[in-house]
Amino acid sequence: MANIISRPGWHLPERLVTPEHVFLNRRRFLRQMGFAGSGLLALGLAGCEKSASNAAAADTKTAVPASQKTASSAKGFPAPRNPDFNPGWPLTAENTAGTYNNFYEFSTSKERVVKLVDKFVISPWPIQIGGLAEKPMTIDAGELSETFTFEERVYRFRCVEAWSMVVPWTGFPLSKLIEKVSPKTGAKFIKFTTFNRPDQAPGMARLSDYPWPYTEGLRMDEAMNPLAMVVTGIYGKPLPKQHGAPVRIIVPWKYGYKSIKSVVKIEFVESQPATLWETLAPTEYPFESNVDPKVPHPRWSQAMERVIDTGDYVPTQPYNGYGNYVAKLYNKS
Ligand SMILES: Nc1nc2c(c(=O)[nH]1)N[C@H]1C(S)=C(S)[C@@H](COP(=O)(O)O)O[C@H]1N2
Ligand SMILES: [Mo]
Repeated sequence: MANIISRPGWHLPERLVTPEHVFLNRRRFLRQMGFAGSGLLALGLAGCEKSASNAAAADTKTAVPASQKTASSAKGFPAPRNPDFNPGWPLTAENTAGTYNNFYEFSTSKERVVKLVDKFVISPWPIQIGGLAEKPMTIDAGELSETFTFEERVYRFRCVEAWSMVVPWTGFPLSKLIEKVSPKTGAKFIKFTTFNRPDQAPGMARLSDYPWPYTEGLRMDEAMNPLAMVVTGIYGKPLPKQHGAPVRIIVPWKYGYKSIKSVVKIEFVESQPATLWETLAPTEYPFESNVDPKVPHPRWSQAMERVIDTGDYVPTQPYNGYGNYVAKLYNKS
């Protein structure tokens, strides 16, 4: 905790971090107007401070909406906490994490997501696991606790927009699922796909030119790292819809968009899969996307981050503090 600094004046405030959709919309607009690539683009972005009030509003505590409530008697819950995984930082308040969500299938407003998930049907939820695998299978999210042993881990979580949180996830190592289906030797990458239901998720129709469904991926050695988790719960309960119910991936050493929500398909593939964010803006959201304070996003610094709910500004750590586990994956000469 000693390295927490409160709001240094020199730090780029979060209000200058343009949410991705605003940037992309402007870029499309400017391209149509013939301005793409000109200095006007940068000027326009620096003037966008819309997210300031949003960020401030997110930190005020509000009552827990019905859509955030989940059954507490669900199978596998609460799971025992694994003491090996705890950054030792104060947990983010449950209501703060649960009312400040990036889930573009529903909304580009982090505060509105939780209000738009009521029509989203999360049961039954068959997950297809296949591609280059000896033993492909389909398993319902509700049956995962019968096949895999759930545990709880407290992880740091760092969004590319320079905010972070500390939350207890429930789930199991992704490596356990991978072992179960025996990938073939030709499998070099794992690809994840989110549901595709514009009728249940209003953001999908509004962003009609996005390459839905949301996809993400990892190299196989990244996917096998013990930190990578299949997550079914948060704060000791099944995932509320806004956090990616009923099952998502958590990759804590990478920017948040790699931690794909509401997964319906997992495939083992030979070549690097296209991801939604890399397809939209390849220089801003490249496939690897490890948290790195020294590599600025093209439009803002990644040196510091705002911890949601305390509002503290803290230095961002390489690999989001998980270098002991993962640096070896990237230092092969
Ligand atoms: N399917 C899907 N997964 C997603 C996203 C999304 O829009 N759709 N947003 C990502 C981003 S940018 C972040 S920061 C995290 C947010 O997770 P949380 O709402 O549980 O904090 O989810 C990631 N996974
Ligand atoms: Mo994010």
